[in-house]
Amino acid sequence: MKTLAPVDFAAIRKQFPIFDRKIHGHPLVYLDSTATTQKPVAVLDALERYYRTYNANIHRGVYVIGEEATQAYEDARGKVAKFLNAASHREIVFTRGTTESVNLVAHGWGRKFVHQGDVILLTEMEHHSNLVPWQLLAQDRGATLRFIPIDGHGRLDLTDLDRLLAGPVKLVSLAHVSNVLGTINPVAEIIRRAHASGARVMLDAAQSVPHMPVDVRALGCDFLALSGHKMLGPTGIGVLYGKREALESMDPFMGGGEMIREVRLEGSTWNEVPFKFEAGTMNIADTIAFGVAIDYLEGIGMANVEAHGRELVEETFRVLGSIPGVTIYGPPASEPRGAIVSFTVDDIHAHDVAAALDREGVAVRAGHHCAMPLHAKLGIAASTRASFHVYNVPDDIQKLGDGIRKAKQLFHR
Ligand code: C6P
Repeated sequence: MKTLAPVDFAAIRKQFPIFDRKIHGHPLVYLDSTATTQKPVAVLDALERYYRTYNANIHRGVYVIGEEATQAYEDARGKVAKFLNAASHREIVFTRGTTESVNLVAHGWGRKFVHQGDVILLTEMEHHSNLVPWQLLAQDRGATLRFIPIDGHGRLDLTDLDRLLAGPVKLVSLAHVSNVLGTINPVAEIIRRAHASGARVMLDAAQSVPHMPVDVRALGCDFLALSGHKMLGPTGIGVLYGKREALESMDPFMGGGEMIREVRLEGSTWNEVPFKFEAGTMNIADTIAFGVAIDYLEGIGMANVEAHGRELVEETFRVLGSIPGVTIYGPPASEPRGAIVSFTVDDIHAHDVAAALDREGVAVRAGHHCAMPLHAKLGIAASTRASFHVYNVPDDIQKLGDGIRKAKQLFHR
């Protein structure tokens, strides 16, 4: 068993200024990190430092602050490459987030390599960001979509995987961790079997990379998408990881400045990867601050981040399990799970539960969490979701439990 360094998560929480706030007179209990995470002082300072002391465009100016900005931006790329254990910084493309990364592959790779009659294999638990771009591509190319089903505990049912992978399956694209069920999918096995049948694999890692060590080379995925704002970084910055040969085989998504090698009036040639995919002035400040968020997570250690999330999930199962009428979705706490717990409370609408919790200063998300087909499969219109990151402590879960009990009293009077 791996020995983890002791981490003082209560001290970590103090590095997030937002927790100084009171909501309806209560300290903020933030349980919506799956939607977006809070930001530590180090990340906020990095943003301010850039704008105050070396704000300049990148890859263009030969003056000092231009070179400093370029260096900091490219350092961030290097940090991401190391964090994911990519073979090279050239395999890291900066985007606005997971959604843009998936769309980039759907356009740049899909329009080139997916043809009439081809198949894209997804799962029933996908976020709309890893579903709708493939629906659009399938419509455009005359391709079809197939789906790996889920079982009664919200795990992928791989019984028919060989049949689903048979025929002209060009791509398998799936969530590494479900943003609703918290299921950690057996992606290593799926990648191995998909590659054996000749398909490429894309991982939607929006909910895995922020919470656990992920090694793209060990997994062997062809593409991987993530969002910086879900890993203590700013909004508006994300990553597409792609194996170099896969990225090189792709067409550009957007045309514009910096993504070209040579432009003539009749036509152009493309810059090398990853710059071929980074058209126009990029999100410099947020990229640099995202690099600082990665430093911050590495300072804690991703194994510690993962273990902390697991403890909070176990505590949530204990607390919610003691409240009659609460149904938790997804695998049991005894199985590896992401730091996400979705549930319903009797027949109280998820939005009412969330609104009652908000009165107590507890922020949770309610609704379909951008996974409508999954909720249809679960037979519910909406769920309430609590999700965690490094600034959460077990007391937050007690407050969640107290708030749910109050909501039950309120709605069952
Ligand atoms: N899920 C949630 O509350 P963007 O919006 O591009 O940063 O991430 C999209 C996305 C893609 N895949 C998964 C698995 C996700 O969880 C998300 C974002 C948030 O569940 C906002 S809808």
